[in-house]
Amino acid sequence: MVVLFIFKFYNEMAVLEQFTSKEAMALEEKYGAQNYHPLPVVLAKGEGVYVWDVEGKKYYDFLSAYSAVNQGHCHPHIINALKEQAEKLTLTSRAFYNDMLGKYERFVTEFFGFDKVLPMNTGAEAVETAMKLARKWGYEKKGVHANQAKIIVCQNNFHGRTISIISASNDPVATENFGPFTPGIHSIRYNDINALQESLQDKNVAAFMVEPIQGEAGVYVPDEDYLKQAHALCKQHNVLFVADEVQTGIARTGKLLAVDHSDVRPDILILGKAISGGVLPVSAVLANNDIMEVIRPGNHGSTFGGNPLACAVAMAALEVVRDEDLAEKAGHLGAIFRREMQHIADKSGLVRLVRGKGLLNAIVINDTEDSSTAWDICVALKENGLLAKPTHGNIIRFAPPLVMTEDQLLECLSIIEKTLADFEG
Ligand code: IF1
Repeated sequence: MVVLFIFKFYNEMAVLEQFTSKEAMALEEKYGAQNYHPLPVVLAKGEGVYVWDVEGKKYYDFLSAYSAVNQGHCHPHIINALKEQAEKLTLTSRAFYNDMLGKYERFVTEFFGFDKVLPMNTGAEAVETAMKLARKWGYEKKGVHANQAKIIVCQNNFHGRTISIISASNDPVATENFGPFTPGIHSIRYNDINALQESLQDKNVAAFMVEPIQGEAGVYVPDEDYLKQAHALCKQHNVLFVADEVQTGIARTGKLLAVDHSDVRPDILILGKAISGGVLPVSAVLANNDIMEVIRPGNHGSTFGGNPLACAVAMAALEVVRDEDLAEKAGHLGAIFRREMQHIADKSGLVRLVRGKGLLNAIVINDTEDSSTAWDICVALKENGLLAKPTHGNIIRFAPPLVMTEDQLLECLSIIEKTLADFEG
């Protein structure tokens, strides 16, 4: 009894303990697997475009949790939906129906214009789902030879972390010593329409899976007509065009979907991240009936996929995107950002290139890939009240929440300008 009491007391203390940033970082270092190398800032609160560290210092968030928090941190409309639903019903499993799933399925399919949705949780799960769906469609609808289905992917892709997904990766850090890998995945050059044409000669190809803009590769935007031509080639060869819009989707690039810039309708659409506004892990695979109908009871699933809490949150998160015109906003603010950033770049020897679409942008730093310059700039930006993260050595990604005002954006640009100037001087 006494032992139990002490144990309970000790546990409650642990929850109430207040840590300094230094202490919090030390805890992660000691007790957490070291699969990340975060910027040295410990966040404790978020609201809209801002986050605060445990010492109370305020920052502009220029990562948005890798574009999951497009709607801004703790958006009241989404958090209200979360609270209301959390008090009613959170999880039933798919062994039973629940009163939210059908409502959500109708909402999300109408929102994106597909017949059907398959709900999952993380982006990687949705990518896996799309790969399984494409293979099954290949065997049952296209007539691909048994166990010979191929999925074409692009070099320098990022689709997630599972074994099958990293089987599509050519990043040594992500793949080394994780083999053996899943067969049936063939990688071609991104933004190379001839390479795609050649790969589609193989009758066993079921799908071409592509990011409309390569995020992890450093916000690499393909040529204007690439996606349109790729889609046409897929159609011509009876190959599914699968768009991974986990990062680019849901208003980030200035349209609801990044493929909308190219007027392309994917056969399979993969969504994650911002579909919940960063509140819960929610992902989705969308397709029309002729494709989705190959999935029958028992073929695929997930304990949490389509849970009532996720359904309520996702509907609210998409309502925010629609009601606050976030796609239009991202397009407008993004144009200002690139224009002003280009002015800064022209004056600075540090920035080689500015690129992106909507509010998914990056600058390429004028230094070698293995230099620490981009990292050091991000640390300096943090000191000046703006959080961004380098990707692939010398590239810095800039992706603030889409609910930003023009004045806030201009303030952020002046923080970036000042930081770069300090850095050079
Ligand atoms: C991490 C990048 C972003 C994705 C696309 C699927 C997934 C992702 C296009 C998987 C995830 C993340 C995960 C994050 C880093 C990150 C990322 F830097 F790697 F490229 F966003 F910019 N498809 N992207 O971008 O989704 O399973 O993670 O929900 O820490 O690994 P997930």
